[in-house]
Amino acid sequence: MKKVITYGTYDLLHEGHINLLRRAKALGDYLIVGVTSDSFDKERGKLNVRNNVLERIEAVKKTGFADEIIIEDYIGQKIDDIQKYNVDIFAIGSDWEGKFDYLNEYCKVVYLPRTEGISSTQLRAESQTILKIGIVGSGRIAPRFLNESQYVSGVHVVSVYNPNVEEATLFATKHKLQAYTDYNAFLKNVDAVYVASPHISHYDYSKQALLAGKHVLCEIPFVLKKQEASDLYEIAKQKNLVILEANKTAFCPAWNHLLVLVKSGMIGDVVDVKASLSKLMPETNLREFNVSEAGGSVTELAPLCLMAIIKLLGKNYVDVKFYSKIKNKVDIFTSGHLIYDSAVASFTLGLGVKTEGNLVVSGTKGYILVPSPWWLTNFFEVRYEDQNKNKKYFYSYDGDGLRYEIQEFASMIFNKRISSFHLYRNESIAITEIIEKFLNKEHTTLLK
Ligand code: C2G
Repeated sequence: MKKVITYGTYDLLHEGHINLLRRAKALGDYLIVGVTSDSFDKERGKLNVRNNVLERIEAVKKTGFADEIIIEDYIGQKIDDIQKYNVDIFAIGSDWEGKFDYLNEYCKVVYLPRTEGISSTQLRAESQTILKIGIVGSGRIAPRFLNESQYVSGVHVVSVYNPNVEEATLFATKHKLQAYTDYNAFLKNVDAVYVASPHISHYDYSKQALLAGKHVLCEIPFVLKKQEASDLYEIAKQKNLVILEANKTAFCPAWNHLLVLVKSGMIGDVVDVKASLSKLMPETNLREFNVSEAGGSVTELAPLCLMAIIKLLGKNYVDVKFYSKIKNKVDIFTSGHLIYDSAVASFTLGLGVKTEGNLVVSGTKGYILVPSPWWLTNFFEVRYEDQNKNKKYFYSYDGDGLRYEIQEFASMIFNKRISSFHLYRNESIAITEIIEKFLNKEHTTLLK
């Protein structure tokens, strides 16, 4: 039996892919198709893939040419696969001419004619109505968002809203955007908004945007009350709109790989998660230190740590406790503890205290260490009692990392998907619930 293998992303599966698969199948008796994983595509610079890996596998399956479908997840896998599956022929489109000659050492390499005049890139461009985004608030994160959005195709930031006319104009002029001080007028001219205004205004701005039929990407802390989070998700669901909490680490390729490794049992059962985050700031008149603007370590820093804990241990904690140091009515330090039936988790947050910002996930077989700054996950190590088994994982973390959440936001809108596995709606609600408990001073002990 002659075995053939071919690889691809197969995004928006088209005639070119079908021809390629037909020709590849005709080369032998058994065709194995390697479909690239979402993280592998991101790693090799394909950031704009529309269909997720499951949708792409389904599309390849439907062609009827594949006898077996595998997932391609790392550089060098082709050599492994060829040997593992005893492959006779490696086939790929002629756009790769010469690039895979090195595989001749393991099997025959065939470059098949590429179908001219059609490509996923072209289909993406044609089908793409540009998503016009308006930024709500022109504070510190707004320019970073603007910069990162340039790496996501189909997304165009067109305007900025700020009730303060000077600030709105200054930002708009600098970045060549349209400035608005009237929120309704601002909403009329966008498809989606990025809410980057002060914490206490997130709910109102997000709600008004949804009611006006606009998709919402909302900065952290998403909102400050569980009921508000539930309301927003409910409105969005009823109106078939996307609302996504911009909890940036949740969308990073390395973080997602870490989760998959943990879920597949690589460190056994997780019994302890420790996440820390501190940002020592000069105490000025910044909103971080202003109680009337919901300042403090928890509102400022907890969402990322809580995301990690909830993604790893779930939302069914049985108890939560906070220990805080307060200055001018704002927590400059909080140590939080979540108790689960079979595990515990803790997070250390500081705006007036400095600590090591790492993440440690301890399990019955080993542990994972993500060194500081863990929320920009680009490296982690899986460690065991027997150090020879330790494994290091490296990733690129491009730019500010905001591009991954923008990419997911755009992909949800383009694919009409209102939920994201990176951060499910009920996980986001659970994060808000914990923050609300703290703000209500429930389960909280004050340190002198
Ligand atoms: N293809 C084609 N004609 C087109 C477009 C694509 O024959 N008009 C072929 C490509 O040459 C490739 C396959 O269809 O053999 C899948 O193409 P993509 O989905 O673009 O995947 P690609 O990025 O080429 O991945 O490990 C992944 C592989 O290296 C190739």
